[in-house]
Amino acid sequence: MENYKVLEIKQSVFKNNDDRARELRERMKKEKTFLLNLMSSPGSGKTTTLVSTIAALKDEMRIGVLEADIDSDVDARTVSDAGARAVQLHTNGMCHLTAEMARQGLEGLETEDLDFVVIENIGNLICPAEFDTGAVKNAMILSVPEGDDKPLKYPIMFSKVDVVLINKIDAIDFFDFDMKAVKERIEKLNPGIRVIPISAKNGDGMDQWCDWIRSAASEWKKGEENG
Ligand SMILES: Nc1nc2c(ncn2[C@@H]2O[C@H](COP(=O)(O)OP(=O)(O)OP(=O)(O)O)[C@@H](O)[C@H]2O)c(=O)[nH]1
Ligand SMILES: [Mg+2]
Repeated sequence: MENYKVLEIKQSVFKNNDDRARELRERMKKEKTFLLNLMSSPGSGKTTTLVSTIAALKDEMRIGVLEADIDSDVDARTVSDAGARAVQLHTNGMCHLTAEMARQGLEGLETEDLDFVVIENIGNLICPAEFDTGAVKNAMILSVPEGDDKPLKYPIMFSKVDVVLINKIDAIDFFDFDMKAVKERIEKLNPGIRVIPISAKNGDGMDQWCDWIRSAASEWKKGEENG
């Protein structure tokens, strides 16, 4: 017999996180606050997309944003100026957000009177995909300059989300980006998933994105009322 133990830490971390995430979803259900987790690589346009989204929806929903970053408060300031209630969470080097970190951030945000809250997760396509934050739906952004091969390289992220935004389509002529190929690659990993090409800069596709938010939020609310 071996005289040492092997501890599967990652599994227990996931189990514990899943329990916390479930509790958080229950809490948000009571508050009737639709929680969306938004993920992407650094610079693919999360904050810019949020600014356009807030502008389009702020007259019909009370919106909050939980900004998770390793440092700085530039994004919280930007979304706050755009008209959302914002909290900046510093993760002190952690490359993903856990459900417990989300809970602490949402407590600071005081979500009771909010209809729609977005978590801008830390920029990367690996770690955030593995941790349930407690959100009802998960969205990701792939931007045109990152390339159409990303579903091949980061399959977990593309498999786990409920919607994919392809951002910066205003710049598509400058990049070797095959929209048909990327859609096929995403469909293979996540059959039936909605893919919405947008430009957060010039507003293209924002209507479809906002419609997706409206219907995801209202379906969730209806489901919770009936269940
Ligand atoms: N051309 C173009 N540029 C965009 C678009 N969306 C965002 N950008 C630019 O891309 C850069 C990064 O955008 P951000 O919104 O800060 O990206 P982010 O994902 O929030 O970045 P991090 O928070 O650092 O991970 C900025 O210079 C934006 O102006 C777009 O649709 N088209
Ligand atoms: Mg940002």
